[in-house]
Amino acid sequence: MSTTVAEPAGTRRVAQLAPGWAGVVAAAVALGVGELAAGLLGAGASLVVAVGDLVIDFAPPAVEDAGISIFGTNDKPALVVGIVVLALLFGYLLGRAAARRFAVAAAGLAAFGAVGAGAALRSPTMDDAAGVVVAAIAAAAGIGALALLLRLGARPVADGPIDDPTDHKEGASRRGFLLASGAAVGVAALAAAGGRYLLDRSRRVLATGRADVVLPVPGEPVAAPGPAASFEVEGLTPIVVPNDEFYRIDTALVVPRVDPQDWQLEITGMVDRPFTINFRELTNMPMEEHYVTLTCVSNRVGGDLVGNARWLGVPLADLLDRAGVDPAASQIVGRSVDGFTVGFPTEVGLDGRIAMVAVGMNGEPLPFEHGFPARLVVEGLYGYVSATKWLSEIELTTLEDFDAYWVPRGWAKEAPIKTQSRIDVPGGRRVAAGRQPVAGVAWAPGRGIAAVEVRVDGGDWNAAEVSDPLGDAAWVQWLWEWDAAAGDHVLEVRATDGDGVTQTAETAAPRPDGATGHHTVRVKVEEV
Ligand SMILES: Nc1nc2c(c(=O)[nH]1)N[C@H]1C(S)=C(S)[C@@H](COP(=O)(O)O)O[C@H]1N2
Ligand SMILES: [Mo]
Repeated sequence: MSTTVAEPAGTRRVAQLAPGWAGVVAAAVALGVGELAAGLLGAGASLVVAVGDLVIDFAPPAVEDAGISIFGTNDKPALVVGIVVLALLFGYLLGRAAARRFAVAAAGLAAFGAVGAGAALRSPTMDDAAGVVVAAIAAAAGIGALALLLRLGARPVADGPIDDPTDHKEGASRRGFLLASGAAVGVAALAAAGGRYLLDRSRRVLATGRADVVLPVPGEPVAAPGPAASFEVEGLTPIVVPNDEFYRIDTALVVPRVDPQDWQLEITGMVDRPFTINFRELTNMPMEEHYVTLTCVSNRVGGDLVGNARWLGVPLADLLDRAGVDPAASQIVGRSVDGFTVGFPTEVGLDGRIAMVAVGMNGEPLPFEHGFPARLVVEGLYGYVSATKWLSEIELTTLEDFDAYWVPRGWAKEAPIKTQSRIDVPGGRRVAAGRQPVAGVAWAPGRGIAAVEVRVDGGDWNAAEVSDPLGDAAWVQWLWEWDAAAGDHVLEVRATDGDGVTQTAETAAPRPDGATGHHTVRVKVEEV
């Protein structure tokens, strides 16, 4: 006797899919309840984010690069979505397994929780104890939801004969199952939303902490850029990039929000007098202010991972003097609250170039995205070897004893910024024939820019006008008036630094120590 004979064709399929679906719903409940628990316990971050941090940390460089090139600056949201989707798929498999042996699925969900707990312990943003509790609660909620849903009718039809084929039990239980799983999805979504709200609220409280910061005054404030410091050309990048337009690069899935009241900077390692300094003490030290151009080693020729800002901070040398650096310490390591590290030769940090623990950016406390409450800024070094955001420790060690974050991932141990220039205008592919401004920026932090030249279609180089520099550490703008004739043309730019060295035309990829080559753009000049 078979019960399936009497049933509509679709029923069997529903019954077969049900355990997998129950698993998906259970995974959703685990994730949602996990968010809520994280919010209620003030865990600082969600489990999904903690797992994301773990993925970023362990991803092989090729995967990390692929992620960035496929998703661009959206690589972080994409990672979170990916983790959620994977968790739901995993739930599906567990649901199928549960139909045969519930213990297997329960163990799977417990393992799921264990991964979450491990990620929480490693996560820079998640509180350890709260994170483990959150993971346990999430796993328990998932197991409970799965058990409940399976009891409500997710058992496959083949589980056992039904005594009376005309009985409506099967249908009723299916309805019960659908209702229960719908309700569970609703609960999961509400819990997730509630958790997100609570986590965001705690971050908003910290935003107030930043808003309350009163920046100290530098000994010698830098002058505001005069009229000759920039050109008025539409589409040209501003000489000082506003904070909210400044490029952002970091491994942080969620931007750390550090409470300045709790923040401390430790100066440790090979020093005579290690010490710890809090935010008030740091900002009471003599301050200096400089324009410094920061750029990312990943910036391609013509790319926009570069910006210039006015930084306010304490000279690194002053902090190191106070600690007394061991002459054998050949490397300065900057460590972040999120575990990220940079490292550069001690002599570079002390050779007189601008090197500071910055607290201000363009007259404001550092934005959270750019390292509040304090970060390193070192003139002439790519960000990944120098510019630790959310700085928590400066450790003196040797070059042999420690490799910073990106070094084992295939990037150079030492990375001075290469001279580069970029064409911003014309930005579009088409321009009208006649006089056209060609303009952009050029940088060689530490050396300054002596000249910028432009040529059309590989012809003779033409000297561009260069803006009055805001110092050797800052980029300049350049401008050249082009008498554009109709047709297709290629514009090309090159810069010469303050040492008289002209930027190489030879192309090199960003890895391992920065891209080289001339920026070129193609334009179609149209008769009007
Ligand atoms: N804590 C932390 N600091 C960091 C990074 C990071 O991933 N984490 N990335 C570095 C890199 S690669 C660059 S290019 C600069 C970018 O600084 P910005 O985001 O303020 O432009 O920050 C540096 N400081
Ligand atoms: Mo970078």
